[in-house]
Amino acid sequence: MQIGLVGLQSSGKTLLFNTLAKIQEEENTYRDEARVEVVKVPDERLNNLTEIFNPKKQVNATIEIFDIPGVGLADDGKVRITSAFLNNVKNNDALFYVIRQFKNEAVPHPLNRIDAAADIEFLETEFLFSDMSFLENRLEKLKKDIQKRKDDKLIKELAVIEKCFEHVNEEKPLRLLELNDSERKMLSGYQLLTLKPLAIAVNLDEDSMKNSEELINEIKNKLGLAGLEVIPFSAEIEYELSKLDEEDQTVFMEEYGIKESALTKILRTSYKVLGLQSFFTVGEDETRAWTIKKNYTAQQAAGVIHTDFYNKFIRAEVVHYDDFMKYKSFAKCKEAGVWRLEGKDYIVQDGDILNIRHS
Ligand SMILES: Nc1nc2c(ncn2[C@@H]2O[C@H](COP(=O)(O)OP(=O)(O)OP(=O)(O)O)[C@@H](O)[C@H]2O)c(=O)[nH]1
Ligand SMILES: [Mg+2]
Repeated sequence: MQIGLVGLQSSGKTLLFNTLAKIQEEENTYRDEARVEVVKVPDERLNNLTEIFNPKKQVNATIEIFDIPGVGLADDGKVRITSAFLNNVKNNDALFYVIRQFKNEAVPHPLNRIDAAADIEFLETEFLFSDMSFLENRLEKLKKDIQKRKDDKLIKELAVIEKCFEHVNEEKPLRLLELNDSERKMLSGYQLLTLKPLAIAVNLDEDSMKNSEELINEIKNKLGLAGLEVIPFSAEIEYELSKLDEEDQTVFMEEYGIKESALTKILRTSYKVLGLQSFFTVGEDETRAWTIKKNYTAQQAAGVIHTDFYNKFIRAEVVHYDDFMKYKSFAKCKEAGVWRLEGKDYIVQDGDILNIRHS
């Protein structure tokens, strides 16, 4: 699963990316190329399990982060979306807009403004246009093809594309359009930009962090983003934080009124918008978090560990993390009746600890 950091130039994407990926760059040397890094998803629950089982290693779930060079001035002095940029954006399972709201005289904004709402709108409009023009072309092509050959599959697709086209023509992103599974499947190959799951991180001035909630609500109300995750953060603060040890981090965060590191919040939100969740396996060798989609069955989850576990699945031993933490041993969980044996169709819950029995 890959998340793309998307925005205008100098919004703090690379600073955030480097902090997420724990890349220490030399001061003020920023590379401008697209980069992907695998990043650990922090999970307090997994840390607690490791403390109890004391295994040889802990393996966190991971997610891929893609740092995309931002939209900037073209040779003609205008801010323009390029096809290279769009291709980079298409190449993700979900998007994280990184939007500038920090002032910094030394770092010019390509449109000479500090206005997060306007920048979000800029990106949304460009992506809407991109989808619109794609859908229009596809529509014409389908109509032509159907004239030549009445194909059921094409006729079905035409209906879906028409539905999408009407929707974006009303300037609404496709993520707000209700689509059933088969419609989604039909569209899945097209990499429509406004259909991708989206969250937004607004990069604030350090001294704006204290009233960040107000600022974010203002932006949300202005743009009607009620259903979207919009996270306030400061790329500078996160970068400084990442250089400190744990104790100093706590002091530093209190100073700025930060309850949770934005990095953690951003990674957890990525998980959420992608419809992902974790289950755990524990033992002497390792404690591990595994990533699955919501509504995965026990057998599907077993298949994520190993294809053999899928094919030879018998049953899953299940205790939920919350129950486990009350008793702290499987034997006590059994006595208390919270340890269960589940069949292949059991729907795995976020935080389940599983042990797969297989032949
Ligand atoms: N004051 C301040 N400066 C920041 C902040 N975030 C980033 N900057 C500075 O802005 C400049 C650009 O940041 P980058 O992270 O390279 O921006 P980017 O979004 O990757 O830009 P492109 O790759 O060109 O699209 C750097 O000099 C950063 O130090 C912030 O929160 N506060
Ligand atoms: Mg960059």
